[in-house]
Amino acid sequence: MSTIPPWEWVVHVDLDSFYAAAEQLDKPTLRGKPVIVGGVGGRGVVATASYEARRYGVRSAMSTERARSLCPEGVFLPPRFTRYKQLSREVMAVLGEHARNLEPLSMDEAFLDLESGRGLPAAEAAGGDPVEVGRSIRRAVKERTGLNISVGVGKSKAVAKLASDQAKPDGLLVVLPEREEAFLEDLPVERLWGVGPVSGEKLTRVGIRTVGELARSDEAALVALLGAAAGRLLRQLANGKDPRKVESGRDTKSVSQETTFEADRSDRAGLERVLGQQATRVAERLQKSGLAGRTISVKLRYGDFRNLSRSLTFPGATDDPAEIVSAARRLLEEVDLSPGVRLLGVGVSGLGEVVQGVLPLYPVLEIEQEEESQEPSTHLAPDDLQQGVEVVHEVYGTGWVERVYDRWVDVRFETAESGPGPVKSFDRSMARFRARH
Ligand code: TTP
Ligand code: MG
Repeated sequence: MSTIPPWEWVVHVDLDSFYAAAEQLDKPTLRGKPVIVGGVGGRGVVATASYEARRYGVRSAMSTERARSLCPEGVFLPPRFTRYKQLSREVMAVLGEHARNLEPLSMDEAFLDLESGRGLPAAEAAGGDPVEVGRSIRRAVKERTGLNISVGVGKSKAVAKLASDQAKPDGLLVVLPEREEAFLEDLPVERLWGVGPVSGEKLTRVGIRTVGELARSDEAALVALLGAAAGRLLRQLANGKDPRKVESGRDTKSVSQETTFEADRSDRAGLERVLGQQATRVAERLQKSGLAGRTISVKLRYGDFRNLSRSLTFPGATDDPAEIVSAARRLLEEVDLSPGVRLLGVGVSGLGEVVQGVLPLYPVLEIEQEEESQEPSTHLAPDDLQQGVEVVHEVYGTGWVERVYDRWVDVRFETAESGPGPVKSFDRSMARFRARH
């Protein structure tokens, strides 16, 4: 046990290179290799890269094309959201054993209020000591999911989040109050939660590069530069003062608006207009209730009653109609409308306080998609055999599609438990595979 006082701490946890780590977990051959997960098509964007790929300069939100030129030997895979969600649920369950007050920010990231862990066996076993709780979380997540999670601890959300970032990969960092100033001093200002590339650039232009410099800057000048709410909040955060508490349950879960059409529609321009009107109405309702949300979702039901929903999550909350409309449109862009749409809707969730001026400066954090009530397909069609898809073969068991040719697919038979396995080739049109997830 350390000599750090127990209980009154904020803990921030974040999985390391989450989607890529999940792929390396399920595909042992890829462990230790550069893996890039994201859109693999022509205009695709990188969702994340394994730390091996980051050495080549590959980063989230970069075009896949650029990533391929930086890292030609990388393995590029499309995301498997269902699997990531499943892993995320297991991680959140571990966190819930260490604190009752738990605020997930995305699938791979959450704040915990350590004080709220009093009485919970795992937190009590660690004596409420933040180092021991952090170790206990890291151990349990590794044991139960196979993933690495980094942990940051501080007296506030801002410091805890910066600490977990600094602890990466696979680390634990506790920032004691007496060390806070020194810890913040030289951190690049972009690391601060809420400072995106645009505001980062604005700050750099006026000579503010580090959190320490931000802390000492003139508040009026900052407000002029970034707007009142963002300017004041960021200066406070830079001084280690974060008024935000860890907040789990919220009363209103989401605000949404949907329309059912009399006849199925596939006219993209018309549906975009409908979505625009819906998004504007949702924004108005948010503003009326003084709410703002971080997750923007588009929901769609086809004529055959298949449902599909897609969402984008940002690090800050918004109630800005233009932002909500543009996020919703962006989501719709990637949806196939050709089967005919019966219902269309847009919603904003992850509701909380309004921090205007922060969101638009920040890139998208996460894109999720969910397809519900699909036919429980027995066998995968040849077109479903895309790179990275997990398949089950009657004789060889579970594997994943490693390469796709015109006529053939190479499937590597291995799982998280099996260790690296062999490749077998199959004729696409003849192969009989079932889906795993
Ligand atoms: P992050 O936690 O930001 O990134 P990461 O877990 O991949 O890597 P690390 O935390 O070690 O720096 O995001 C979690 C997941 O969200 C990430 O694995 C993929 C997804 N994501 C996107 O889809 N688009 C993005 O722009 C970012 C940043 C993440
Ligand atoms: Mg992460």
